[in-house]
Amino acid sequence: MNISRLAIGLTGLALWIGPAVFAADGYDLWLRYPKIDDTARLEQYRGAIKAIVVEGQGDTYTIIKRELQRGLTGLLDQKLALATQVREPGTVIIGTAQDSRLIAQLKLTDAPGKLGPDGFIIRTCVVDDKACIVIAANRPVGALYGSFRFLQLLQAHRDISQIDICAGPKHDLRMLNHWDNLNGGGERGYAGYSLWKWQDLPQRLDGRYTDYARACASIGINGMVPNNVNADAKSLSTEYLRKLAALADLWRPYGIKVFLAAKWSAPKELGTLSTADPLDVGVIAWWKSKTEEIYGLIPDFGGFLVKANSEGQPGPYDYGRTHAQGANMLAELVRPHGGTVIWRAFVYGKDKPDADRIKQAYQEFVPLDGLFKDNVFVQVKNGPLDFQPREPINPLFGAMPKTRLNMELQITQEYLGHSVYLCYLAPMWKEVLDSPLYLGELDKKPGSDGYQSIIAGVANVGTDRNWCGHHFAQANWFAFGRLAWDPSLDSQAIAQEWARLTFTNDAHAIATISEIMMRSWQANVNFMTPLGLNTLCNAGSGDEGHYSPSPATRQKFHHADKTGLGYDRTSATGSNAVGQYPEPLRTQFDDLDTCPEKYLLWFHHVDWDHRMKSGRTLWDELCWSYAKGVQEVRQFNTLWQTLEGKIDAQRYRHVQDRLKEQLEQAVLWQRTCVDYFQGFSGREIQEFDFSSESL
Ligand code: BDP
Repeated sequence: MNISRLAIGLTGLALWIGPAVFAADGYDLWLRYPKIDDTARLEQYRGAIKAIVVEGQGDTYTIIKRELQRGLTGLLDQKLALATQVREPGTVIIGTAQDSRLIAQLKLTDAPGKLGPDGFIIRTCVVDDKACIVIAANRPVGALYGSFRFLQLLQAHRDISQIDICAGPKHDLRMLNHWDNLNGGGERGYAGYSLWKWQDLPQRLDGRYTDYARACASIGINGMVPNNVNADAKSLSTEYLRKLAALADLWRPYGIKVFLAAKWSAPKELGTLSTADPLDVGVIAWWKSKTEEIYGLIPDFGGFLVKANSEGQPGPYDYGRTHAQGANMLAELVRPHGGTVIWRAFVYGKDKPDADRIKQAYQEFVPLDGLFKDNVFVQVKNGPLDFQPREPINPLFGAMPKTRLNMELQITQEYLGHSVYLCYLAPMWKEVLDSPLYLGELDKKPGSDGYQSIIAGVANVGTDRNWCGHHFAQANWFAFGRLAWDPSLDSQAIAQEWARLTFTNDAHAIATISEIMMRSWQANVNFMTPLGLNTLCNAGSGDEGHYSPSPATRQKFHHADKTGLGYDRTSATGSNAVGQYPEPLRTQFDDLDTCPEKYLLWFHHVDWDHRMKSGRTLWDELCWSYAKGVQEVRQFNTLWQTLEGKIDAQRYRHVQDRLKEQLEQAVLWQRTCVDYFQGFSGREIQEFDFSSESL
């Protein structure tokens, strides 16, 4: 058959099936605007939204108009008038008091200080005797965020009859860190290649750059680092800065600021210097002129992100200088431009002060508290090791009261099944975001850069058509944005909202999708690294690195022996990593009886016959956890099958295939780990019957 005829036939079929179930490849993410399929809602919306008025001028307002027209035309399935004044009830007015006469005259008030520079109000108001909806903000970008939010309410079929939302972000800078290499590869990317086509820049701008910015702005992301923290000095060359400037120009109207990961040895590699000592006048002069060059090209450049003296990267320690001396040298240079230096605390490597690697960051950084300039942030991973499936909170949070610390989360699933496993990460992030240790960080004094708080997520996007490899990995990008804006949000509410925007408003489908999502992380923890275990995966940096089970090569992390399992980090007999936590956590973790079992083997070496809360021995509990993890993934497969026909076939099958693969992997993890640990425990492997458990 003629290919084009076939294509027309398929399109016809999709149209015939109707708007609720149509072919979708995931490219539109949560920005799909299908016609509202709930008739009552559709009528309500059509009555309440008749025209839009955007009085302000400029690129951001052009984007707002475009997005609202696109979204509303799709959702309401009717063309919407762009008006200049309020002629009829149902006018949506968008803008700021400075740019919009209509909004200025409303004199809207918000809870003091709630909006800030990025927040917005969405409110039903009476304007010229007509009921209207107003989307107001202090800056155009806030109006853009409000417009996206408004569309999301409609996508989720929310009641908008008396709408009154006033929302401002909790983190000032909500940024993505792309671990992308200049050659198009990625450090830990599982969704194809890097989105940035450096070879084409600055002349040719790929259409995806704009769609990337739309997606980011729709969830409030306002900063990005395009290059790997294991940086290539070339990113700082004039040639590459021009390329970066083209991206910055494109993204500015979306409110996205660019930063750069800077390689410490750049003055030697790009310049002609023989040293990168931060106190050397030549080195300072080199960075000064580089900084001025950057700000000449990108006036609102955010600043530098630096990974120094970790995993073989160069840094100030090579010259007998501290992290503070390194960070401060750069901070002084970006300060006149309002810039920030984000200095990573993920440090380990040679010259370790302690055999227990997880103690190193605390040991190196806490003595430097109070020494960093006020436009420096120290970027700290959520846990003290390295993005493991589960870690206790990093004890650096709360331990440096005179330094601004910002959390780094990993959105890309380096240790959680790459783009094969369905793993919704919000519940994991919430464990640390809700911790009082972290919450204290959000109340520190703003620095000269104006920021009080930053949060960073290691991005999971690439050239795959659906951006993230796995359709459900999109939920992690979405949830990161939502939690960066408001860390107090509930994971399940985010999951349900994402499911509505991304898949369907069908009640059964939303309940099923969010249920799988909410159980997924713990299921993965159970079949990979239960009870506080970690790093049981294979080593390596290639595509397959950190994916498969390899406990036999990971003795130094799990310390299994004939007597038991786990890393003794107690104060009495172990490495005393517990000593880095404040009370009451220190005592809680230190004591075998009070240590939460989810962290048990992280902090304790435990006898195989130790009695767990369930009444089982440690050995049996370990076997149970692996079996439970497998059982959960089996159930996800069954649950997913109930969605056939409720969501489009293309994404249905994609997820189904991956769930099958995840189940095979789960079984492999279970067999490999249980067999391996049995070699130490010498105990029998129990079988567990989960048949009485309901789905
Ligand atoms: C580890 C990754 C490594 C990164 C490093 C980092 O395996 O590729 O470079 O983190 O955060 O998780 O710098």
